[in-house]
Amino acid sequence: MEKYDHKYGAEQIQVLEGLEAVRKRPGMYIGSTSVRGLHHMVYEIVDNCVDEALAGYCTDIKVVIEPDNVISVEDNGRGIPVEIHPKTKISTAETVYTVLHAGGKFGGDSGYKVSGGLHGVGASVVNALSNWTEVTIRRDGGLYQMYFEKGKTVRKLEKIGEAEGTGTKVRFLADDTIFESLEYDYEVLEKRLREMAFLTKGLKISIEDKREENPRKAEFCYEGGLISFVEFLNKNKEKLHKDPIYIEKNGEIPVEIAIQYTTSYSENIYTFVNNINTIEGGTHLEGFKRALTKVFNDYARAHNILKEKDSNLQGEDIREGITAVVSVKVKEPQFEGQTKTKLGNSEVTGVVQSMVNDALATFLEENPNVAKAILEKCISASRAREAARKARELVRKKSNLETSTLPGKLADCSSKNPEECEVYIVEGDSAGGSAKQGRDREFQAILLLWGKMLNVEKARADKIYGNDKLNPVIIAVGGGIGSEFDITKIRYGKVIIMADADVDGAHIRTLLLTFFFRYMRPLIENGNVYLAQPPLYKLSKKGMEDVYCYTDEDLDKAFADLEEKGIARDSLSIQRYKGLGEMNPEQLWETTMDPEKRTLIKVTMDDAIKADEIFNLLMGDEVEPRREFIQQNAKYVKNLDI
Ligand code: 1YM
Repeated sequence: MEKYDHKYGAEQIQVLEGLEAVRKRPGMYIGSTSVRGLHHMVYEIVDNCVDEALAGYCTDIKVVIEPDNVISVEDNGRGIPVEIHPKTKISTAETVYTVLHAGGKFGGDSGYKVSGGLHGVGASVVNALSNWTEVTIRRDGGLYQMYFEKGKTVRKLEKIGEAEGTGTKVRFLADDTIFESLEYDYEVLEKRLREMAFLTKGLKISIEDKREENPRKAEFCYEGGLISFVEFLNKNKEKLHKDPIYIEKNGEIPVEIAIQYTTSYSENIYTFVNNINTIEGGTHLEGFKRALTKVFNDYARAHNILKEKDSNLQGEDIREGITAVVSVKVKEPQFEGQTKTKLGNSEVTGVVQSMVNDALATFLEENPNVAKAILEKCISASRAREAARKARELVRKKSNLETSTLPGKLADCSSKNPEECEVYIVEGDSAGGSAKQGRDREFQAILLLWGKMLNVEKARADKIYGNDKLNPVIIAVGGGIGSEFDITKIRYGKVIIMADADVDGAHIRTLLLTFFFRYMRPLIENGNVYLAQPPLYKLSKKGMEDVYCYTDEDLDKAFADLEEKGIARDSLSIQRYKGLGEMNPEQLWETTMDPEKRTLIKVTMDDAIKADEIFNLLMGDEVEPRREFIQQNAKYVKNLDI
């Protein structure tokens, strides 16, 4: 064995070429070289542990972010096999870490594997894209270790001692010449690991961040699986029934579903295929929705809750207030869609559909009180939908009648090219007045809000269409609303919320964001929503150009900078802006609206679960969660323009 170390056989050359290909086109193998890809490196290794758990051999996974962004993942499974692999003539463990697999499994046989990682396939990719990788295995009473640099074997697998128990530990440092950044986001990893724990009943997963002085850590283990997941998602909501409805069937295509209705008006269905979040849905979601619609309609007819003259409840009526998680395991999943997160396998629709049909129908028969509570809600949703349709038609007629009459509170811009146009949504007459005068009329429109905004979280669609505060926003944006929203029709490429930097401003911002989130979600998803950032302070002195500061840190920095230039702090006059209204049109233009100078914050939406949770929390009656949100909100925004 040892004497062949320096020689490369045909197999080894293929290996090196394989991993070289990974390093040449990392995006093809890990998705991207942004932080997203970086986090995927961790998931690939964790997936191997989860596979081992699914096979029934592993109960415990530990993930540590070590100082310097080294990742350590350890499990208590069987340990990767150490014996020589008949085909590669090197240890199986080294094979797993150096041979790029097309997919499918190899090595020992432990039956059916369905996790996203496809059984060790990702390990060689992680190895290729790491500065170094260290693998330690406990197996057959021995402690084994091997070490790689940029995918190349530096130390082959060797026995370095004795060991009790079995398991695998992998430590790696991602390659900073490949990834844009090596800074892991603790919360991103935590969220994904919690999700993995929900999806694998009874599996214990812990994470610890040792980069900071006070290490953050968390441990997840849910005996309830998806039931716990749904309870977690609903923790701040009022439930229509105490226990989630649970459906599980382990056939050729295993399906697991948990459902719980709440009094909220939104629909939250999360779907997974082989533990991968299928954000774009697909055939499993389709089957679930069809069954839901059919079962509730059938039940309502059979129990005379829907009378002969009544028309059927529609899918959206039945999904109002639902929280559900649908998890399926598919042997050869086909992923489609823009982000490859839409399940394409057509056979899955029927399997999910017939299973939910049977199980849910039985459940409703056995739990008439739950059935009644849900159906009452569905029926009022259906009435609200009908009312909303009428209200919408009214709005449509009105806006047709007065085609050119955009809302009176809108000072439109002259350009009609949405790509260059922007609308500032401003509250208060004085701020609005300054904005109107200060703007560049060519491409900047101003929409004035007044009075108390409607909290859409506490109102149904029918209230929203007729609402005199929201209507101007709907008409100005121009893309419609709800399921009819059409992003290609929007009149402005940038919808900018401009509110004061105080609590009231934060409240308006939140109300508007909630509205966009619930009723114009593509607008956020497409990156059209922005927050303006007005300054907090102005420093001035005769003969010196005014200096604007946007945060308290800015202010400290400005003092220091000016002092360096020989301008003493006490020679400056400091104005603290309490509101936008205090700025004159020129100042507002210069500090907050001039594309050359302003700071805009783009609102992003890559985390629907979190956003839903926050909006729900926030729009409740408690004050403290709201305050927390305003701090949390910073995480969902990215600095733009500057
Ligand atoms: C921290 C990462 O990789 N655990 C892990 C991997 C494997 C096994 C156990 C395992 C699988 C099998 C048999 C089998 C892998 N083995 C292979 C291969 N943790 C981590 N734990 N014995 C052990 O599937 O038959 C690939 S991954 F291919 F060598 F079997």
